[in-house]
Amino acid sequence: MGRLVIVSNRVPVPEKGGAAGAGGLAVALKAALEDRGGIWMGWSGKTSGEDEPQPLSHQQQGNITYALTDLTDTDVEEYYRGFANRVLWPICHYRLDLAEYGRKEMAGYFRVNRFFAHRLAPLIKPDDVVWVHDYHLIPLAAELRAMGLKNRIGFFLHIPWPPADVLFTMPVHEEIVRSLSYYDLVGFQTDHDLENFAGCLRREGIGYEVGQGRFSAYGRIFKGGTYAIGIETAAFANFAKKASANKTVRRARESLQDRSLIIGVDRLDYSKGITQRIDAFERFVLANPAHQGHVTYLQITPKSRSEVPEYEAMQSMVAEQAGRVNGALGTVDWVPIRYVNRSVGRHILAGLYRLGKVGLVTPLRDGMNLVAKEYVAAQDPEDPGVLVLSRFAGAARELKQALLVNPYDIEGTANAIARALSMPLEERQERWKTMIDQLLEHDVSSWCRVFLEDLTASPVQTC
Ligand code: GDG
Repeated sequence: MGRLVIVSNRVPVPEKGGAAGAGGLAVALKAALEDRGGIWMGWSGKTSGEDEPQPLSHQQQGNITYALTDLTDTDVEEYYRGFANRVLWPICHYRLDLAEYGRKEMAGYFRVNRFFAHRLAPLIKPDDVVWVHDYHLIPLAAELRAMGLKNRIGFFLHIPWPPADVLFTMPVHEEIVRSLSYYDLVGFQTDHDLENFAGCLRREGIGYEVGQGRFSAYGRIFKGGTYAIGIETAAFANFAKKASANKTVRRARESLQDRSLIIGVDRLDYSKGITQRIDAFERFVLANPAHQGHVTYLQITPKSRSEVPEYEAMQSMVAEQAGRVNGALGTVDWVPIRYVNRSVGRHILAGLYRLGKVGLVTPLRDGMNLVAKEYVAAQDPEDPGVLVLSRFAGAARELKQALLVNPYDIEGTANAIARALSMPLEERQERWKTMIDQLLEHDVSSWCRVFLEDLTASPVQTC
């Protein structure tokens, strides 16, 4: 069995002393790397000057090599902020209105992918299996193939794949679709994303399905599949139970003074539906006077991508909105919304999920949404809370016993909050049990194993 080579934009290099605070994805991929030995390559997060060579730094931890490269400021501006985050991210989240195309940024995206390929190729041995992650690195396989690499190469897209009508508004869409045909296996989060991808191939007559999940396009045959990402369910459940005793979590519980906690946790991102969610909470309070003074909505929202103007604007919009609602509805002894605009420790997060009577996860569009899964895993089986989940999150395809809502329907979401808070214990337990069983069976380790099995089983590319 060859080694595993993982490539992603950023690399979660474990701190010395273990990965206790790391997310499930990092833990699962690290376990797969430890199994076979291998390399995890990506951007160091640092920039070097335009004329300086960008060094590739290696860190060896057991049988894993972490290989990190710096990029120049221009690279980061064009590849990362420009094309990945201001074109691909909004397009894949159906936000045509926010995509900002620029020839320079598109060229930078392909240039940095070529640079990554040149950095990576000398490290790869003939029987290594390569697994590329996410929208930053779609053209990587094509670049590696151009350098003569014949290895198995798989790709997993963590975010949604949009329908043809949305994707084709992107001037460079054909290059993006063509780039995917150089992989042996292309994995999506849901059947819906896979179907959208197949639709893009069909629409312009560039490809078709040849059976057994395989596609023919641009003279190449490759496999496409659905691999819903999971979390480390059992470990996270344990973690949350223990976290209840954490000092900060205890303080949070005491500060609630018997009020019911509604919790939302999201990176500050326009895809997460935070402003619509605050509107829904406000509507819920106004429509349910009996709950006034008896609920607390805690929204934890670490800043993200603040260098992108849309994110900066959102930052003040959410803060203003939370302030306005608190001003309008709050009383001398009740603050309806607690808004935390920074990251909290993973153990605290786990304990807070467990405290939450309602988990509000209402993205406008999301590849999967791990918060929904973490919230379910963190619940007390004797007295579980209720998940209110957007039907536009990939997770809704698995977590059908959540209260599924349309996040654009403010009144509908407000009604779901009210229903969640009054749901009888027996119904809560029944719904939760079905969801936790699903999450225990399909956790992140099985996601990783199944993807790698399919990648190694897929026929070698035919050109
Ligand atoms: C992309 C796709 C897909 C959040 N706040 C804090 C914190 N978090 C952690 C959560 C969760 C993770 O961040 C967020 O994961 P999501 O899945 O919800 O969302 P994205 O970041 O957009 O992830 C998404 C995912 O990739 C995986 O494929 O599900 O659809 O968009 O784990 O717990 N963690 C800590 N403090 C915080 O304040 N420690």
